[in-house]
Amino acid sequence: MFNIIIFGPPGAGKGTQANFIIESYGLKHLSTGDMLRAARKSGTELGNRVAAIMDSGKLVSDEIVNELVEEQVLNGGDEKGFIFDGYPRTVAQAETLDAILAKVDAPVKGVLFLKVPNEELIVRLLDRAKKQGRADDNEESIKQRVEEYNVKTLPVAKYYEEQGKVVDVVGLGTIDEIQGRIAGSLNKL
Ligand code: B4P
Repeated sequence: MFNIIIFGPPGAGKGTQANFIIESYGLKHLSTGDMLRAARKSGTELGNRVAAIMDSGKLVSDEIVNELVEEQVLNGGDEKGFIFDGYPRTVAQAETLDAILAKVDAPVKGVLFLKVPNEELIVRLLDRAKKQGRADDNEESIKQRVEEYNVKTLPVAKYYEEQGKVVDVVGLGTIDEIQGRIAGSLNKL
């Protein structure tokens, strides 16, 4: 199994680039953000519990997202591999992911770290707010998401750097240019 993490701050282009990786490499997309939004939309008890947390820009509890991911990986069937998008977002989640993948004997192969300056992130997310109307794309929530990222999520990069698995990708430029860089990095893994 070829398991990849796409990592970066909110608005870095993780979801955008994950779509290209799924198509080109036949991996299964596992986006905790999408899974949580789907739970909200279908009005499940879990969805109702996480809605306010997501809208405020805070992270949902490790327990909830770890459970969602474990269920998908262990019941995934015959996948070629997964692209984890928006997960892990804390070191505790990264440790859990390693433990889940140990059960299927298929560790994380590499972490693509999309690097985008803060000013650009804000522009992208406010632009998405206009186009898609996502409840957490407002100035207050974006500030909170960047803060959560800096405090809780950045240490995840260090965790995987210590395992020698992080590949930096410049996340500025057109979507196609970034795809080209990602393809180059993936071919080296
Ligand atoms: P996510 O859905 O993961 O939201 P995100 O960080 O905003 O990333 P996304 O993938 O949507 O954006 P992208 O960078 O592709 O999480 C939402 C919330 O769910 C979290 O705040 C949290 O509450 C909860 N959550 C999810 N996972 C969790 C976890 N593991 N633990 C705890 N809580 C969790 O793109 C952003 C915008 O930029 C798009 O509009 C795109 O079109 C644009 N864009 C992309 N590439 C571009 C480029 N090259 N140039 C210009 N624009 C570009």
